[in-house]
Amino acid sequence: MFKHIPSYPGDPILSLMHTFMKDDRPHKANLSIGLYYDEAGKIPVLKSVELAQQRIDESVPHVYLPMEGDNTYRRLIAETVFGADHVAVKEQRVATIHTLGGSGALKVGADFLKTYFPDSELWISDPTWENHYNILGGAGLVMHTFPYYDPATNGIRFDEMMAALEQLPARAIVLLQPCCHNPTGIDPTREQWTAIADVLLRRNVIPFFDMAYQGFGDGLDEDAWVVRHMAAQGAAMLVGNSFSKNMSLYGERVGGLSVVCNTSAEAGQVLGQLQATVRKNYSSPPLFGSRVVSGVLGDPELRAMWAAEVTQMRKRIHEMRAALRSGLKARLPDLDVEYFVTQRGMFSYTGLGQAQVDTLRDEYGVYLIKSGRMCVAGLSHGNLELVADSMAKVMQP
Ligand code: PLP
Ligand code: TYF
Repeated sequence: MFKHIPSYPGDPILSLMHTFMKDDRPHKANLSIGLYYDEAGKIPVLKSVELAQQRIDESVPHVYLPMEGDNTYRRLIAETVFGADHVAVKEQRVATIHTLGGSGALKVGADFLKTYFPDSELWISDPTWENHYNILGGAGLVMHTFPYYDPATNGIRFDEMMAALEQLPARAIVLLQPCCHNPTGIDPTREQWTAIADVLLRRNVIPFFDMAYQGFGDGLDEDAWVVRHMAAQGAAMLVGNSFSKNMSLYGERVGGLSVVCNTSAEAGQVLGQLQATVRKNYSSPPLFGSRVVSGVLGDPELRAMWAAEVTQMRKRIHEMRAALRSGLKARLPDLDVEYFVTQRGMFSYTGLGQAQVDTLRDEYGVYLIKSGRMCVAGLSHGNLELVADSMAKVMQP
């Protein structure tokens, strides 16, 4: 029956992670997958999260959540993404549901758009997270790219990007990452975001923000700036968010999808169709993670503790970026490596080619993904010398 089923080659990022784990060299560095590691090289359990978990009443039955998720969790998502005082939240124009991480938000959002905007096609940055193609394309959306990364300057091809956005037909869907762009680490400046927001509004397109790293760029509020700005301007748009990274709750599948509407009546209609989309996919979201997240965000003391922990993680990433820049500068004074500190979030496009990435892995045990993307959140003082030494060797002109 199933003979014709081809074998699955696996996800390249996850496969590389397995290769790393099997690598028995004593000195190695995993800078491939997008996970935040602490200074000890461990995936942290945040103190705020641990405390919230301890406070969960374990005698409460494990009933199904409604299709859209728990009400408190949904309200806390909207407050985290938009801010509690945001005009769109106050006017009840935002329909928010619990999704299975940021990935689930992409899937539910894409299914919703495919159903109600069947003629709309999607534009996405070149390059982008590879799984965007699987999830969004898999939901049947026709995908196009707009120019984004410029290898010559290690910056954004801003004029070309704007020119492409200027050509979009009304109701086109534009996927944007509000902060910590995966895979490049390059975000538009606030001035550039303002210009991008203007053209998106003018073209009457549908922005779909994918915010997987809120808090890892410049701050929890700062990173959501463009989302809040556009929602305040009355844009109709989608926002996916994730607590996988900023609460280190990867496996609990805690995320959200918020659809910002023009009126509260529209938001009610949209919420109903989001429920229907969830029903068709998996019926209802998982309970445990949302109880933990609500425990953190719903308690002022734990919320403040969490914000401080996010600040700590962000600062550690910045410190490691600076340390790598200095380490490379000391070894190769003529090379311009400033981009390590101007890029934001967990990732950095290093500009290294396939052969250099292969050498780093095979000869030095330093793992990047094949595009040359480095997960800087995998750097620590323990592996910095190894990484700087080996990178300097492969980057030598
Ligand atoms: N969007 C982007 C840009 C990501 O990098 C990721 C995770 O790596 C996701 C979405 C998915 O997040 P989650 O793990 O919460 O599903
Ligand atoms: O490293 C990245 O870009 C992500 C990490 O189910 C990841 O792909 C891996 C597996 C997964 C979700 C995210």
